[in-house]
Amino acid sequence: MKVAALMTGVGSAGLAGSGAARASTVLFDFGNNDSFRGASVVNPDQNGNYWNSVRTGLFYQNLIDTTNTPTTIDFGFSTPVGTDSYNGPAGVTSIPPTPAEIAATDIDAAALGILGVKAACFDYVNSPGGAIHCRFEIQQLDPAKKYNLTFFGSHKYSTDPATVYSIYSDNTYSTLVASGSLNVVNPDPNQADKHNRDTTLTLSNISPQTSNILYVDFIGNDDDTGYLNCLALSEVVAAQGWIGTSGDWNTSSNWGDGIPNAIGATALFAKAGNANETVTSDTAITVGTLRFNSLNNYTIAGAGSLTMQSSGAALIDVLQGNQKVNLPTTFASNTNINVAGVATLRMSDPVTVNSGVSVTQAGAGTVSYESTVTVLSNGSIAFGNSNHVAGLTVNATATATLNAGNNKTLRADALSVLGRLDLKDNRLITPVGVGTITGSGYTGITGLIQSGRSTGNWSGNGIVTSQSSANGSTYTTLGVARASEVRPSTATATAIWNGQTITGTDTLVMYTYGGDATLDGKINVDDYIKIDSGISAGLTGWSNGDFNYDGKVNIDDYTTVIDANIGNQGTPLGTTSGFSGVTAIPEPGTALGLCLASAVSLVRRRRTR
Ligand SMILES: [Ca+2]
Ligand SMILES: [Ca+2]
Ligand SMILES: [Ca+2]
Ligand SMILES: [Ca+2]
Repeated sequence: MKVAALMTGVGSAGLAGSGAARASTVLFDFGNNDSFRGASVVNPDQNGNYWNSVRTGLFYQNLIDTTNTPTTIDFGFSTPVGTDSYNGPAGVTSIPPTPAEIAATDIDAAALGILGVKAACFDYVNSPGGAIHCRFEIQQLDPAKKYNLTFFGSHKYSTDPATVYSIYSDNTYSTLVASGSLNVVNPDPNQADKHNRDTTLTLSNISPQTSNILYVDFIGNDDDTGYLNCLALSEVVAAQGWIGTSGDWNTSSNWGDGIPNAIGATALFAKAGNANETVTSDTAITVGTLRFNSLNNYTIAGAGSLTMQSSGAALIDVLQGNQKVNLPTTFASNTNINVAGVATLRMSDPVTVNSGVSVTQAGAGTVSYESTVTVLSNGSIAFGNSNHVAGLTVNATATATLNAGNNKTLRADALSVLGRLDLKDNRLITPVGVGTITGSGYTGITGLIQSGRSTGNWSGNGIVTSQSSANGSTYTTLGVARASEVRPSTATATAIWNGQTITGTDTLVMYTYGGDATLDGKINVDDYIKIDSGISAGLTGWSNGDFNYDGKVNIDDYTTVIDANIGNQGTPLGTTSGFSGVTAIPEPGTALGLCLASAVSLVRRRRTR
């Protein structure tokens, strides 16, 4: 064995490192094109990885990781060291080694894994013998991380059958941190070529020591020569987020990186799998980000509660799976709820939006509020899809909005609106009464629309639409009816409206053309029958013809609303899908209405003159 070079190499570390210490894995090939009988790995290797092929006598800065991305990591020897390839896994080699010699490197590439690359394995550095250790430093590591070091040493005729690799705490090499031994000679005496061809040694979970450095030492196990052919330095990636199966949120062993329970904390559910798991908390928990990125379906349940709170904005991010929050939830910071198109989120317990807090929704997926939703003063919530809530309470100065588009329905089994409920171009179904007239003021749902519509600009409190074509115009507006008034068959039975099963006592609200008394999205003879009947019987309410919500059915409702719109109306409103997976069912009676059109038209002219 020839020792070609004895040099030292550690210089003063260049501390102006670039980039973050983000290397996932850094590969060291001891022996490069400039070293004695060495050769560099041609990057990338057959596995697509990039190497740092190094020689002795130099201090290397900003080593690349396997993806060819520079890191902050620096490297250099601090003792004399030899370099060669003779009688390594390639056997006899030349100066410089020939391609055929490198190709003759005898290793079990699969067994060596990421290190199983011939140009990295065939050459080596070695301690010089005579009880002299070889030492090097790997500098500028991330003190917040731990690392695994995987060593490959191999030689055919080593006097010491094994090499001992050790990590020390500092450059005095007095305090051992970790150590291990690797047979560099094949221990099987029947092996003809007695070199290690398939075994590595890994020292695991090593934290950087003094000055964020790993102090590495190797020597033969009998204090003679030790060998090191190549080395992998890998960041240990701590498991993040929920790692338990069903279990308690507040048990630390269920989380890879600690229990998330603080303002701004992140709770991550990103475990592989396709199971149903229930995570319980019987106490109040607070997070800033709740992220599901798993095909596991999680239910967050228990006797406790969840608060979404962050110094900035909070986030519920559902990237995969069908996820369920079954804890009473308070939004204490502005929060966006993002649900990807392949995912769903159910908020199955009461939700409170705190004063001044805004809750918005993004993504093509569905958020289903299944319990009560309460919006406190100056707070707001936007529903991005149809919902059926047990109750909606919109306090004074608060706002709830059903985002425009897709003919949505908000179904509220209980409803209290002191602030504003903006239906945009959608619908509302509620058992809260349609209301009656007292003087010129309506009670019930009609009263909420009357107050919300204000002078026609929808600036009041109550139930409103902020659609531009309804602002200051009666071309479009919100219509309202007791279900039995517009679907007479529902008085004692059920019917379908926008895909929803309704009963006669339900109150229906719909964004539609001014004059659409029957809430079918269009103006035709049916609507004239309603207003004609309404005016002759002295009735009130939208479905009887009070299209301008002034408390009476009179000529104004003809001239400024239904007559003005019947010739100008566009395609029927509200005919696209409502609740997902349900298509609207066309109503009967249209053909009959068309037959009666001329007769009704006569009635109308008589009454309007
Ligand atoms: Ca090498
Ligand atoms: Ca090499
Ligand atoms: Ca109609
Ligand atoms: Ca009127």
